[in-house]
Amino acid sequence: MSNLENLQSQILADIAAAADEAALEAVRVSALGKKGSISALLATLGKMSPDERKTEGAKINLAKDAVTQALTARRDVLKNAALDARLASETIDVTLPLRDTPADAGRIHPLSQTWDELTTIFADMGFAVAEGPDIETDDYNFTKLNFPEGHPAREMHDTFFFNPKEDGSRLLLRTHTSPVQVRTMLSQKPPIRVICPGRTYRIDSDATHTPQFHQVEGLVIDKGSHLGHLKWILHEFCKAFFEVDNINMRFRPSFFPFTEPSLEVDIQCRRDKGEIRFGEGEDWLEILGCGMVHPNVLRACDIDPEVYQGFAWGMGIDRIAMLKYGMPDLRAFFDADVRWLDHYGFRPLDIPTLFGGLSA
Ligand code: 2NL
Repeated sequence: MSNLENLQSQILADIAAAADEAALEAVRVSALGKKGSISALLATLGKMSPDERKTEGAKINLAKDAVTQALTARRDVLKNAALDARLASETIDVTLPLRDTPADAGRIHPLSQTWDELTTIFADMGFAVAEGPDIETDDYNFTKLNFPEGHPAREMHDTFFFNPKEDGSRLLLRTHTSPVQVRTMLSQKPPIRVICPGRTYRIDSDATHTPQFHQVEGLVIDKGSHLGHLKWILHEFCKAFFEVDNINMRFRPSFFPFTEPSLEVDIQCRRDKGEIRFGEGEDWLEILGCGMVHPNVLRACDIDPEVYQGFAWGMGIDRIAMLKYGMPDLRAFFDADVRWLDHYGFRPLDIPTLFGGLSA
């Protein structure tokens, strides 16, 4: 066998043995690269006689073609093999069940759920949601709400006061959300329809009271508003919130400085074996307070009581959450115990809607 034939079969053997594209490229460079073995042979042609160059040139070029073809064929094989290996290693079984994401494990706190349910129900009736600061003035929390200076009703609220300022005035943590309604009346013209959910603070702590709790109050101011409207709103609210078609309500006379007349509302229920059912039974459960806005409050908020009348109500969000979801101790709300949250919490994507169900 001639040298050229030897070289060619050696190169073809190297091509066949190349295990991947990098090895194949190394073979190509060693044969056809600038300093490759076949390139070196082609470089010898210049020194040959024209006849010799013709025969030798043809032979070398045949060998070069054979090597080039073998390289191309082997490259295709290796490329396909590499692709097959990659497809095999990256296979995804789309029939496998999904892993739990953090969103599946997390739970919505029953208080947040109750808050969302409330706002959904009142928003559906056309109420806007208003919010205000937790730190309030004595004026907005008490004076404008018809609590006279030095009146014992101020003490009823067990208020957290800040240290007095130099002028003697003192800020406080709001004891109810009513100052938000005061701010609404001072900044908007009637008709007004708002609900004010928010954090509230009183010095009080036992199984059903925490120093920080939550209230939602509602306020309607218009020319012809009356107690009949209020009763309808509260009745519709209770049916939607407790998710029962018939609810019996009882209105009892009461006292709040900011309403006249003032009423407390009970709903009928049956209690047995630690469970409460609404719309049946012989027991009564207090759920909220309400009344017609006192003319002094309207005047203090720049609304003429000779032209406008209003009604308002207030309830504890924590309390109605405990009633609806059967949670006996309010303090657990603030313990951040994942086992409690796992038991009483709600799935993040089960957003309460009136058409899909509030707490389905
Ligand atoms: C209760 C009772 C109530 C109001 C809140 C109110 C607000 C303004 C004017 C008049 Cl600005 N009234 N709010 C009225 C009646 C009762 O709350 O027991 N809440 C837990």
